[in-house]
Amino acid sequence: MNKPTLLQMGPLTDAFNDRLSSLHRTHRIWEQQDRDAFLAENGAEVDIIVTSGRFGCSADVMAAVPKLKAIISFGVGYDPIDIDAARARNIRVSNTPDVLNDCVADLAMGLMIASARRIAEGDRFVRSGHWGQQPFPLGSRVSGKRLGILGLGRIGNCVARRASGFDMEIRYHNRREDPTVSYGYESSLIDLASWADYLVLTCVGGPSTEGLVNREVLQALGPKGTLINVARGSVVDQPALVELLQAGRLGGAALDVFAEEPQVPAELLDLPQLVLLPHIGSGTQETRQQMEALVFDNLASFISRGELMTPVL
Ligand code: 8YV
Repeated sequence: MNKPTLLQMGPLTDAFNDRLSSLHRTHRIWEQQDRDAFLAENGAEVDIIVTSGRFGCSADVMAAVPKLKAIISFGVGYDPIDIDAARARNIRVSNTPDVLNDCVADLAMGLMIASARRIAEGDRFVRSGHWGQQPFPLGSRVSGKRLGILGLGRIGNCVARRASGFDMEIRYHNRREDPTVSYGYESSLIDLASWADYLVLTCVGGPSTEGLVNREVLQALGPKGTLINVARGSVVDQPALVELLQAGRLGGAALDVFAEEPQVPAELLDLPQLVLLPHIGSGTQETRQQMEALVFDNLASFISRGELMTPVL
């Protein structure tokens, strides 16, 4: 492809944005006051869209870009990209898998321990001068406990390996049993939740998992159970989660992702034992650099050979 024109759906780091613009003619849609008018005027010249798991790409945007050949996305999750619309038009799509597995799994373990051992709460307790004035509540044990994993894929397996080092008993739920692993399989998510002390979500987002962790699953996890979500907020029935946590019918939650980011329900902010993070699963310098490199590798490979390095479609 000779001198393609790019459309970037949202800002990543300044270094990323500058590098993209210095390599290719790039339109920045987020800098346009009237996106629809901008697309109507310039959409016809765009060959490739660069986006992320946050900004995605809707069918409407694709429709405004008639020559579109590829959507290159930063992030492993591509749920806000309309994959059916892309498939229908034979538009290729890439993501950035694998390079973030370790850091997301590290964070899942960190969230589990932070929640069980009340790390964030303890930090606030010390800073506010309460130490020595009042007792700090006891936490719960992690080592040797039961870990349920929803979505034993690339990231889920990394969590399982780490949890094995904590002598945890591990079971998982996927749509199908994975014959290559020795962890116990639960064909029912409710049964997995009833069994588990900690339920970690590492499944994909999007329509196939929307609301999968519903009220019944959360009730099955129960007052002694803790939900850890490093997947997508859409996987959980968030109003039910809030209600059960408030009522003490779910023991705890440690959440890196929410239904409508960056909005976090006010009720959750009032529950001090919860651990709430601003979607930082892949957010280390090392991993973000590798994700960025993979975006540029996909771009270069598609432009020179018409092939993506890590295709989704
Ligand atoms: C990113 C993520 O922060 O990779 C994913 O699916 O959720 C995160 O790594 C996000 O996609 C970047 O916008």
